[in-house]
Amino acid sequence: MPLSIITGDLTQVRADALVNAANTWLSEGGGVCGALFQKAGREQMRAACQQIGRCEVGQAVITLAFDLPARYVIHAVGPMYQDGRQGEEAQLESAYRSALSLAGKHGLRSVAFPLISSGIYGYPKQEALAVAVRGIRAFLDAQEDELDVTLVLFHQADAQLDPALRRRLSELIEGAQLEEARRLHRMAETRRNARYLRSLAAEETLDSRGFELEAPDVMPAMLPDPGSGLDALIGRMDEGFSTSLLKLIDKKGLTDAQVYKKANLDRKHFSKIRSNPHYAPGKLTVLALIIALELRRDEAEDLLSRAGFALSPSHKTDIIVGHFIDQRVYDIDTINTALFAFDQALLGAKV
Ligand code: AR6
Repeated sequence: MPLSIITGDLTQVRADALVNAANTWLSEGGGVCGALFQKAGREQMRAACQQIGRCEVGQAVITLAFDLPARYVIHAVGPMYQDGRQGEEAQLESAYRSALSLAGKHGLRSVAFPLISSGIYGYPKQEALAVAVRGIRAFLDAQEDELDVTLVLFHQADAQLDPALRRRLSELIEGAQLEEARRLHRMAETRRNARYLRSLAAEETLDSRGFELEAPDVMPAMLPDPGSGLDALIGRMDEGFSTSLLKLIDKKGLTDAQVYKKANLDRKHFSKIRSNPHYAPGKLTVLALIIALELRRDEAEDLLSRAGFALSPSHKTDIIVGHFIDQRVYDIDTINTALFAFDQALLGAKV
């Protein structure tokens, strides 16, 4: 049941249905509505909308998509924003839900939305995004059938984060970049010193006539001990990612459906992981599962290592996800919205 957030032009997105941010008269307007009408073919879209006639705020109706790269257009009417105290939030959430239930009734597998009401209708972007994500997630959580939903933001900057959160994450990222720069500087210095020492040593290994002296033997005590520690390590490696994951799911008393929904993964992908003990997941999938299982940092590190990954202290995605793990915030949409705002790939989502 993945929810993806992307930046782009909705009229270019491939999905079973594209959602129009419509008005109650279903007439051709500006914004995304104008773009959809134009690309669908104005006359045919106008005629289809006129035949339906009207749609109330918070509701949705469906027409064919004509020349658009989709089967249908779902026209959802969001509220005009006044001051946020006129029931706008409930109406906006209802517009998303109505559009999604229409998609369900028509057996559609994929739907792409614009950020309804956040343009000409004036809904503040940050709140419009939060309502959109909440409304879509509530619908997907209650749904048995697979439905891929994509939220298409026209501009990257439309994903406005809470300013305090943005500041905190920026500080963490800048701190990590500074630390990384210091580390590289230290490494360069160590290398320079090592080169200098090697050049001194080279002088010492030459005899008075410039011939090389014999190198000293390596002491046996310096060789690694192949003893019991190795057995323990190999034993640990045997319990691969998939086995560990299934044990954790049992330990937490969760159902598979709870896990893949909370991880923003689609059911088929999750079944593959479940049924193949040697499955090699991507890092974003492992992170998504860590969030779904609400693991602590040490548990997260352990599960990542079983798939051959680690939480890097200098990688943006890892810093952001690590921050939420430390704060014990395990809402995948909150995390994905932050990742999107920092231009990082999302957890679980297909895109
Ligand atoms: N692709 C994706 N998003 C877009 C596109 C596009 N091609 N074009 C605009 N947006 P709006 P509303 C974004 O104004 O606020 C119409 O006249 C835009 O940046 O299209 O619900 C209707 O007929 C904004 O974030 O819709 C109604 O009368 C979001 O889409 C009225 O406007 C919605 O902006 C509806 O106003």
